[in-house]
Amino acid sequence: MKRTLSLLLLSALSLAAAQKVATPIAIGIAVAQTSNASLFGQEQVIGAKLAEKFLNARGGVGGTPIKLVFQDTSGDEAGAINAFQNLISKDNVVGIVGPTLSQQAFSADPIADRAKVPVIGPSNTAKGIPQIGAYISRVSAPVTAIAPNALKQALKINPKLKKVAVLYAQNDAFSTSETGIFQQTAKDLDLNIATVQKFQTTDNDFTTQVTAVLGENVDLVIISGLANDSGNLIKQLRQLGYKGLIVGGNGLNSSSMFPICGQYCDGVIVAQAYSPTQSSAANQLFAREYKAQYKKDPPQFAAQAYTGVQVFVDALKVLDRKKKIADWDLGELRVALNKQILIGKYKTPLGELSFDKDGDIVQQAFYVAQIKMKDAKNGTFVFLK
Ligand code: VAL
Repeated sequence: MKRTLSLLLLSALSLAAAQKVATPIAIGIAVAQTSNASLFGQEQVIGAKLAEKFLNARGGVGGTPIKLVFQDTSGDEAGAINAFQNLISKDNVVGIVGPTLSQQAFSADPIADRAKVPVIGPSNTAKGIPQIGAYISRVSAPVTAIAPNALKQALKINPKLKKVAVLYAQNDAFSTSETGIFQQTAKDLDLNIATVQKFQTTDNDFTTQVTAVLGENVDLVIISGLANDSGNLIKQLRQLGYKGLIVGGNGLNSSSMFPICGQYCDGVIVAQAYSPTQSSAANQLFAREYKAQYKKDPPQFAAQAYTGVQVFVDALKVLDRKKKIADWDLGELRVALNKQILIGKYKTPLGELSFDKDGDIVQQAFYVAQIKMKDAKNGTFVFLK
């Protein structure tokens, strides 16, 4: 009797565990649609939606369309955890593109990793993200690959640079990671770090830090923060009289920041993991679609989110040729999909890419741009040679 009961229970459990993949194929997008992090998240939503439209118009996954399921992560860890849990257990997605911030990834990614759900980070650039677990990869090149380029470009613009000030948001995982690379590169380039100043991503008033920087008479300021804080910091630096060059990190790589520092954004140097002029066919198509709709060049965060969705679709296509996606068990598909993602090669708007053994992006080219403001709200990233 006991034995029959437990057998019954076992088969009921395995029935519950076996779950077919629903069509259209659901891919989760967990990015910041609200909070200050939405300054990046809005561009990510646009990029992901463009990928959905474009890839479905070309047959989706072997004739089966994909459907993006959006869950707003907002700007903190709790929001990202909640979004991930909903996508994994309620929306039954095959995988997740997200979250927006590295600070969120360190909390939310382990949940997906334990559930064996593949995650592709679209913008997490802190060191250590793919190492969170076997199911975590990213299409956003890390600070180690990106940040040094901006400092080398600053030295090209002004070879006499000697004394620098470094500022960073100490409550943000990406900013602390990036400033480490900036500071190391500055030393490697024989620059003298006169002062290191800390702030919070929630700060609005930077008088203390700016005063300290001005006291040192530096000719380069290097900032690692997110968009709102860094934008205000730049504005106050200029208003209080700083005249030298400014290098901003990945948190300044969005035109959403322009209305924050206004005309004072002018001249800020920012390294890029994407260029609208990248010559691949995949990018030409993406850039053309984006421009037709938004009347400007696509930004990095949109291109990376598009790429995240594309990697999922390309990997799904390979699996679909072995067995139609609708015939897979969801749990088994998630596991196979993660493996396929990591071994594939992809022709994307970022150029041709693949992943290293940890799941970190292997990307061919990086760029540096300088902000050129037209008026107090509008400007462009001008790519430098
Ligand atoms: N790249 C940063 C991060 O990893 C921000 C700017 C999205 O958190």
